[in-house]
Amino acid sequence: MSAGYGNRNGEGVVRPLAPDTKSKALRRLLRSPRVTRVAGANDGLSAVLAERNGFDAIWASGLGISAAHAVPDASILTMRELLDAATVMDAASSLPVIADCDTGFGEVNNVVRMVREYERAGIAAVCIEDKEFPKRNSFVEGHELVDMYEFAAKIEIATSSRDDPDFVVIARLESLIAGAGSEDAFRRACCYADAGADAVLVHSKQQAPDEVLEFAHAWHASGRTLPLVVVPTTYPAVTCADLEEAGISAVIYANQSLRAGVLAMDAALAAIARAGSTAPVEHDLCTVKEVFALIGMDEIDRNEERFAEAVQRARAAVEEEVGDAHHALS
Ligand code: SPV
Ligand code: MG
Repeated sequence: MSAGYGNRNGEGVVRPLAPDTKSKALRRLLRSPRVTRVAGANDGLSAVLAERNGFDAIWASGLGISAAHAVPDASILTMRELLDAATVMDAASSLPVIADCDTGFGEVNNVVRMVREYERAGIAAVCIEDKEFPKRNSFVEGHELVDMYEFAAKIEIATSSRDDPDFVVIARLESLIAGAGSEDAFRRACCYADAGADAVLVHSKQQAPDEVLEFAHAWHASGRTLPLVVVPTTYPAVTCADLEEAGISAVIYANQSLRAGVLAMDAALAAIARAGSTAPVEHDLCTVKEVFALIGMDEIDRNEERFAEAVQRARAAVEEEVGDAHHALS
């Protein structure tokens, strides 16, 4: 978790920011020449696996968290449910968490509360998209974009509502998803950048990266330096090297671990149901010990040993002191 921040209203004790908060770390990653690799997660365990496999940051995926609740990714979950899930991921890993905040949970006052609550929880970044509430996942049909200037104003209010100047606000463009075209995407990106967004996520559902790479080319050619973020769900062949060459700052692998998990769980359960025993799947499963390692079971023993030693020390100290006093008194 990030260090605590000063009181929003300047009242009470204001603690200085720690030198290396997760938001600062994320900001540095986004500005580095290397593409930042972000893994989608939906709970603490998937966050741990992302970190273990060398990713730079975690995407608290709206789709992933919705799937974990077995509800549609369509603005069904509340902000609190998404925030609780992101907080679990943040606690489970030392990586910065970028929270998928859909459309910002409503109007401008909802956005202000969202920034305060996510920042207070130690989340490094929020990402909001320029679609109407309630929104649907980008890979189903039927998207309504909001007015570009109203969304830009939401971004401006979001950035001015943070206490931590490093807390990252990402503006997500859905023009290419909604079929509004690349000109609309470019105009909106400029508008959101001018409103103070810290990065622009340009989403696409094409099977090839062309429109995203063209967007990046036009962005840089216009002299813009604000970091670009992409989500290559539908164009999986694009490599980090391709993205780096195009000057894209971050890539979000939003749902691959979720989909891998669904496939593996479903296959194992089907095989067990068929066989009436778990024997056929045992070789496809990780061991219980491996699960223990991921969730830090060894720490339990270490803490209990430390506790026993501390009890021992406390007893010895008091007995020595009482023994000395007894000697002095007698
Ligand atoms: C999510 O992970 O919830 C996203 C990314 O918004 S995507 O599903 O690819 O649109
Ligand atoms: Mg989402």
